[in-house]
Amino acid sequence: MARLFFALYPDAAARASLAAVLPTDGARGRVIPADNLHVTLAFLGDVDATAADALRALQDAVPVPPFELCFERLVFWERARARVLVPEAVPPEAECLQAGIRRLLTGQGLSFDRRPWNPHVTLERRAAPAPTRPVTPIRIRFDDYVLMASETRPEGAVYRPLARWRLPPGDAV
Ligand code: 2AM
Repeated sequence: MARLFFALYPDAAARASLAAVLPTDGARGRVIPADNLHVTLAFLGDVDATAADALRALQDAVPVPPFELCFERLVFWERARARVLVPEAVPPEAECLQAGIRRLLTGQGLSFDRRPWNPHVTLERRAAPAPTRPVTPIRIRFDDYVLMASETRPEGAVYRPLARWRLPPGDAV
């Protein structure tokens, strides 16, 4: 069994920019390490090895052109007790990608978290309430997406990309 999710996984430079948003003095919860910063596209949870292999083997999983997300606000989510970065606008390509992944999972007979998609990067968990504030916009281009495995280690969750799909170049929109 592996705990799996599909995600947009920024490159190391972009992850460093995201991690730099949270002022260390203002974060009293569990700050997420830069290597783990991601945007969840679909969360599957525990999946058996056969299904995981089938997912890894998918060819050209969802053909959507590359797109950008621009993270502009740091928000406290009360129910999750998390501080998250959210984009002001979500381009249609990003919506198409996550909808396409959900269709694909449904087609494979796999269950996943069906709550409406609310794209975000979690920076801190078990966070204290804090007012929403704008941040210097962080614009990230996504050319691919990944199937990620989450492993629980003594030092915390470690994420490992199991497969990566490139987004095919398309006409500019
Ligand atoms: P997120 O809440 O920041 O998106 C791996 O467990 C990741 O999947 C978590 O970091 C969490 O990140 C995301 N996730 C989305 N839905 C989840 C769920 N129902 N249970 C656990 N994790 C979920």
